[in-house]
This record gives sequence, C-alpha cells and structure tokens, in this order.
Amino acid sequence: MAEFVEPDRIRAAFALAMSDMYRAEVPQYGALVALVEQINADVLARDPELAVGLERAGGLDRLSGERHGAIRVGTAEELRLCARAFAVMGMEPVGYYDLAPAGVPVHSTAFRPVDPAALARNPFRLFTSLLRLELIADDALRAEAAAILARRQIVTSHALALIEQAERDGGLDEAHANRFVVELLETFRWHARATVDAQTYAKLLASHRLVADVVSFRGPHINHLTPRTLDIDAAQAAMPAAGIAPKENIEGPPRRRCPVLLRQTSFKALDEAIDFDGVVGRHLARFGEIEQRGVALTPKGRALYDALLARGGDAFADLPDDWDVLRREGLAYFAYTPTEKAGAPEGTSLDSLVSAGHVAADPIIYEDFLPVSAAGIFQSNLGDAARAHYQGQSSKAAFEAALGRPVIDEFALYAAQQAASIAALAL
Ligand code: OOG
Ligand code: NI
Repeated sequence: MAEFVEPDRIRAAFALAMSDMYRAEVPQYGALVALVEQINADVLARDPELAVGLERAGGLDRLSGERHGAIRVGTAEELRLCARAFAVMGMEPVGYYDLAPAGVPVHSTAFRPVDPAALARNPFRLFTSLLRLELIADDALRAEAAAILARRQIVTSHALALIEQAERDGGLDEAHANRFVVELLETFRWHARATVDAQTYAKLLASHRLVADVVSFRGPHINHLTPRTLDIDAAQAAMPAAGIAPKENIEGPPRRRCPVLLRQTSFKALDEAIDFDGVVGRHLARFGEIEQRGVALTPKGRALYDALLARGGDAFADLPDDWDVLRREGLAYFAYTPTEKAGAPEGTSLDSLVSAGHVAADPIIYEDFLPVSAAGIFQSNLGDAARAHYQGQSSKAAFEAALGRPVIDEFALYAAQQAASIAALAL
C-alpha cells in the first residue's frame, strides 16, 4: 500500500506553488520578497546571535518564505469547501475576526496548523474572509450577487475528487498529493476576465469594493502573500527606493525591545486591467504584505493592548517592555524548558526556578491575526472610498454555522502550549 504524504509536506508544497504563481502574476510582489531577503540578510549579518537562535528554532533556509496569504469567499458552501481542502494540508480554522465594525462587510478566520511542531515545519496560513451579503442594503442587488455566486464552482472537479479521496482514505499518496497541489492552485489563480459585465461590476462596486472583488470573478483569487521580515521598520523605509509604494503606516504595536503580537505593512493594491464582457475596465485587489511577529498575549495582556490601542498615541508605553515583567504579570505566554544548570532545589516555585536559572522561559510567538490591523490592511487596499457603516450584529455563531463547525480558540492553544511545557518540567 502506498504511503500517505504528511499534511505538513503538502502544505509546504502548496505554499511554495502559491508563491511561484503569485510572483509570476504580480512582479511587484517578487520585488518585495527580494527586498525582504536583503533586509533579513543585513539583520543576520549584524546579529550573529539571532542567526544562531533562528537556525536552532527551525532553520534559515526558508526564513523569508511566506507566512500567510489571504482569500475572500462569497458563500457558506465556498467556505466549507475551502475548509475541506485546507484540512488535507493540516490547516484548521483558528479565531474569529469581525471586520464589519471597521466598515468591511466580511467576517473571517485563519486556517492554520495548530500543533507547534507542525507550525515549525511550515507555518503557512490562509486568512479567509466570508462576504456578508446580508449587509448589502439593496434587495435586488443582494439577490443578483447571490445568484451570480451560486453559479460558480471554485474548485476543479479533479481537486474535489482528491479532497473526497483524502477524506475517505485518510490521506493522499505522493502522486495524488502532487496533483492535489496543482489542482487546488487553480482556485486561487487570478482571472483578468470578469464573469460580470461592466454595468453589473459598477453596481457591485457602488455597494462596496469588496463585494465587487468577491462577486465579479471566477473564484477567490489570492489577494496577497506575506513573507516574514526581521526588521519591518527598515523594510517600510526601504520600499519607496525599491519602487514599491507602501501603505502609510505599520499596523499593530510600535517598535519595542520585547515585540508583542504582530506588526504588518503592505504595498498598495495594483490597479489592474480587467475584461468585463468585452469592455476594458480596472480593478484594485492584489498587493503584497510583510509581517513581524512577537509574543502571544494572554487575555489579560490582550485586554491591556486593546485598551491602549483605543487610547492611541504614546499609550503603548503602558505595556511593560520587559520579558520578565510580561511573564510574571501573566500578560504573555511563555514556554518553559529546563536549563543545563544542575542542583535545582525541590519544591521551589516556577518563578524562583526561572530567576535562579534552572528553567528558561521563551516567549511563545503569536501565530494569529489582529482585527484592527486586518481592517487597516483591507482599507488601504480598497481605496479610501471603501469606508462604510454597518449596523449588523457581530456574529461568530453565524460564521460558525456557515463554516459548519466551531473555530478553535487561539488563547486555548497558547495556554495549552504553556501548560504542557510546565507539566514537562515535572516540578
Ligand atoms: C485580508 C486582510 C487581513 C492580515 O494580514 O491581517 C490580513 C484581505 O485583505 O483579504 O491578511
Ligand atoms: Ni495579510
């Protein structure tokens, strides 16, 4: 019997295939990746200790490889189909993000590996947004959009057959896994020819640019990919000279000695020529993004972060910028490992073992997203005209109903990782 390929390996192959496709489709994205590689190399040359640490943590060869991408789907059926395809690659829906309060008619989750070892093998995630058609005010337009979406099939019949095969057999062998990646790639390919005419596009655009982006095309084209940078401030500053137009500001917390959560920036979406049933028009959708991650905050730390974010300005100074304080005050998650230092007294508290150097506490990296930052990324790539006000209830329950399963609580994942590391110390 043929052996199944590990889902982590299928995901890695898929991330690489997406990267190649997107670089070919969006040359400016290739320029961004080259810039990030250069900046990462500069940082490592200046900081050999960091290089050693990163090598130990998972290797430097794919350091600048893609960490995430984003897609937008139109219906619950499409969302469920994506969930099934991503499950073949070991990706589960984690977290719920409501973008409606920020004027974007979607709610979202991130499909990602949940096990720290799987994340280390390949961290690729897909931020996946579901269009909230119910937020379109005009009844006729809402019905028309729903009818257009109902007609499309976003995965190839071969991809669907392979998803069913993986579900039935529990995996895919090498040949089928390779074919799966090739077939699934089709779902996320760009189509310069819209499925609607210019007039319909104009109506959809008037309701919201995002509605037009989701409804007017054959499928959920990948709208950005995101490599990891070791110095997001340097990358942001270097973009213009490299011919790349960055968004105005970096999303997330300011630069700190102890990085927390996630900082992101992007270049502005390209203005691309589209064929609307023989009429040439234009559409803004695709961009490139970079990210730099820090420690995952606990609910207490996150509540503080959110409060400081709402206050704005220099308020972030109130978030302790010291690993030990973040840890002792229960603001961030840490993984504990015994050190080489012998002679730990029995019955000592974890805190004293850490201060005496018998146990090392390493920050657990935040692997998820931030709704306010995501909204900022959406907005700067939709154009300023895209701001809207929605009354609709934020509803995780409705999203989970569409998805057909609950999303995983990200805090529970970090808490479990921290708890497992403490349990393994066998204090
Ligand atoms: C998704 C924007 C959110 C992020 O990194 O926060 C996102 C989109 O534009 O579809 O990817
Ligand atoms: Ni993103």
